[in-house]
Amino acid sequence: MARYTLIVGTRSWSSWSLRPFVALMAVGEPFETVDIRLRQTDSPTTREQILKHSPAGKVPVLKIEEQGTTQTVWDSLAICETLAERHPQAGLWPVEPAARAMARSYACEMHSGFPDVRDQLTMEFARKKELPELREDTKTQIARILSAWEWALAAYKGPFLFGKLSVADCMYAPVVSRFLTYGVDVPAPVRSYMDRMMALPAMQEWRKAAQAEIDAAIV
Ligand SMILES: N[C@@H](CCC(=O)N[C@@H](CS)C(=O)NCC(=O)O)C(=O)O
Repeated sequence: MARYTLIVGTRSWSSWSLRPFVALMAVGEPFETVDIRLRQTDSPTTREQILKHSPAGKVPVLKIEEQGTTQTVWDSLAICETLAERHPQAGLWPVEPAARAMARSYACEMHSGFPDVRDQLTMEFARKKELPELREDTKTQIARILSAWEWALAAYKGPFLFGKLSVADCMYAPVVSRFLTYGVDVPAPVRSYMDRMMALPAMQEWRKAAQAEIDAAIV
């Protein structure tokens, strides 16, 4: 059996790290987590620490140890894809091809988009914050996310975007947290979806770790 190690950044802030964490928890295989504190400028800096695990110098990173070899996978979407491929029984992509193509579109739209949402609503996983004065682009991006969620929830009948939890939900998990942190106004079906996401064991565990960072005053 493979041994998995997921290298993640500061839980409160590392939205990219949260995505494969949700996917790995959904797979159900045991794994270890290595936490690297972001924004460390004293030696060893964050970058120096990450470079010990991945040449890309970014978290998340997944290490897969099996049959005497270690494979390194970086980038949140690449990790989710790898897990989906290695564990088809986890159903991380919908079985039906049209639904799978749509779920992939959702995941990739999130991965490469919404820069203003990321910039103005930074992830603070276990905190509540005041909604800042939103730029027009941010409002447009929030509206797009909400309409995409509403459409998928209606089309695939929940409980998650494409029925069963998929990579699309993993990719949007940080946005769920951001909308809750800043109290973004959302329609009722979306709010229920967000509550279901937050109730996932992965999100609960991440919240505990993020709260521990606040309690230790490291964020
Ligand atoms: N596209 C990458 C982005 C990863 C990324 O930007 N990670 C940030 C933390 S959330 C990072 O490692 N920053 C390095 C640093 O702060 O030095 C992914 O999806 O994994």
